[in-house]
Formats: sequence, structure tokens, C-alpha cells
Amino acid sequence: MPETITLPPVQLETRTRRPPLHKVMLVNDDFTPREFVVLVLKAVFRMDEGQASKVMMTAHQRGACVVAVFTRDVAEEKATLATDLARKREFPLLFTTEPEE
Ligand code: TYC
Repeated sequence: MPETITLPPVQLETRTRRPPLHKVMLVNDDFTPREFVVLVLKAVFRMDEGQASKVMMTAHQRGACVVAVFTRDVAEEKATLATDLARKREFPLLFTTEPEE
């Protein structure tokens, strides 16, 4: 009869790890037309007219507004794309990213 060896229990990984998320922020300025901000929000962040207008007005009134959260790469890609669209039209519109707390 071979000796039975009891092994210590294996600690199973129970937590599901998710990549840290980053916010895309819309920054207000005095020059970019409201309609253009709404257009960019719809094109880059796939918002409808109502959502885009609400985010634009929040940034307009408070100075900045969270647009959405993504993984770091996607957040940076979308912020750059949106900011570049504005530069092509020579508007100072700015999108920034920051890690979510
Ligand atoms: N403040 C701009 C204006 O009155 C509109 C605007 C809103 C610009 C939000 C940027 O993030 C912004 N034309």
C-alpha cells in the first residue's frame, strides 16, 4: 500500500483583475463653437445628440467634464484623435486623460 501524501490546499485566484481605467476629460475654452464640440463628441465617443450636448454644457459651465472611461491606451488614443480634429479646424479644444482613482 503506497503512502498517501496530503498536499497543502492550493490558493485559488478568486479575484478577477481588470486593467486600471483612465478618464477622458473635456476642457472648456472660450473659442470653440458649441456645435463643433458636440460634433466631436458624437464622432469620437459615439454619443447621441442629447448625451453630447449635456457633456458639452457641463464642461462649458464647470470648466471640465468627464467624457468616458477606458483602458489607458484607448483613452489616450481617443483624446488625441478628438484634440487633433479640433486642431485641423484651428480650435483650441482640448481633451485630456487621467487615471481613475
Ligand atoms: N465655451 C465654448 C463657447 O461658449 C463652448 C465649449 C464648451 C468649448 C465646452 C469647449 O469643452 C468645451 N463657444
